Amino acid sequence: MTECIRISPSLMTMDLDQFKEQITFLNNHVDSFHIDIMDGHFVPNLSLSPWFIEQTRKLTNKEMSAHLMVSNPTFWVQQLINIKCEVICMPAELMNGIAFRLIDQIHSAGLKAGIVLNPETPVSDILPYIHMLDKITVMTVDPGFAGQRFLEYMLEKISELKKLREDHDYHYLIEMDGSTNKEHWKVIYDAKPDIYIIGRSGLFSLTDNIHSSWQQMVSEFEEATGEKFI
Ligand code: S6P
Ligand code: MG
Repeated sequence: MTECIRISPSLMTMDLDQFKEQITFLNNHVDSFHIDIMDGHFVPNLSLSPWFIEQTRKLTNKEMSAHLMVSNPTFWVQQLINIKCEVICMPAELMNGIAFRLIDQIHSAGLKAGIVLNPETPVSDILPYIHMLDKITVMTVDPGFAGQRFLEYMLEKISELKKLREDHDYHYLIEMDGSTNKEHWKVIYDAKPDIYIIGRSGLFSLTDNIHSSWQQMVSEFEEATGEKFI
């Protein structure tokens, strides 16, 4: 039996000429939006921003989940707290010496704190503060760009995180990010993350409008997994 599939579209990969139409449509189909924020240093690219989140909010009240790929998380966390971004996900690789302070700061603002594990980062790196987290994102591609190579064995981190959650009664949600598309739906679905981030290859590039792209994504999911999309 299929559990409810929670999709979080990666808005960095949307078609900006159809901004309003896409957000309005997706607002009725998803519980959260995934917003990539890069600074050109932590990864060699630029993408979205707190300002983009504010603009998107004019069209939806769904949860905004920011994925920070920045060298100065302290600065960007504060910017996101200022605009009350509901979920703020920080790079595990830069948390040494600031994790507890930033997580506390996010929670004091009534927001959710997450951590993102880049492919090279093991789950063990975040154990000192894992009990405080509301979300953990497992990267299944190298961060920084759309269209990256899918790294299937990263899905093992999902089982590891599920076991830890069960054994210790932790409350974080587990999401995966990168190359969610018809080639990989089966293995990703078998790993059962709580949230599937979907971008260019699995949604926005499928057709020339969001209605039919969504339908195609559903068909591709059902064909690959043999399950009903609900
Ligand atoms: C990558 C970013 C992701 C991408 C998404 C793109 O740095 O964190 O959220 O936007 O993975 O989709 P695709 O289908 O090209 O992998
Ligand atoms: Mg992302």
